[in-house]
Amino acid sequence: MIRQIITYPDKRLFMRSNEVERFDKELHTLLDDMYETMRAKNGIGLAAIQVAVPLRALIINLPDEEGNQHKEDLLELINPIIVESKGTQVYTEGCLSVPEYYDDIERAKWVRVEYYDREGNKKSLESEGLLAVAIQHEMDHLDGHLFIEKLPYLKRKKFEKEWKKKKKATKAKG
Ligand code: Y12
Ligand code: CO
Repeated sequence: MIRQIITYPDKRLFMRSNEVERFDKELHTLLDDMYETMRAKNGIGLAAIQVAVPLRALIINLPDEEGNQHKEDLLELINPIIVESKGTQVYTEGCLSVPEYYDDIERAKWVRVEYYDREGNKKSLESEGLLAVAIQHEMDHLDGHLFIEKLPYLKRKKFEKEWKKKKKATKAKG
């Protein structure tokens, strides 16, 4: 089932999500719905809070060299923790909860993450480049942070001004 994505400035996006305690059917349905919702909206990553569920669960489905996404490549990370990180990189990020805004964000170049899969098995993953960016972006959602919070002061102000202008314009349209 495709769920509704909550968008900035919804206050739920700024709250810390809770640990997953039960690896049950309800969690599996949530993860399946998150996948369907992410694909329907052309996303490559989604955290549970973006569909209004405050649980520490996220999915990532990066495209291949041709830009195609394959379900076999889907990553599901439950209760993830970054245990090691190295270096820095800058990538132009976007977020389904902040539609139509993209900007350059600096993050670690390489991260090692420990997490659980949907069955509750403990896993570890090393990543760099785009996957490392996606993991850090989605993990920020679990702690109630959006990528726009990483913008320098003036860029953030510009974003907020443009956002208000856009909101006014869509309201006027009806
Ligand atoms: C690198 C950078 C950011 C991430 C986090 C995951 N971000 C996304 O999946 C963003 C998706 C996105 C898709 C959009 O397209 C549609 O909505 C159709 C989009 O465009 C508009 O809002 C118009 C914006 C963002 C991982 C790795
Ligand atoms: Co996001």
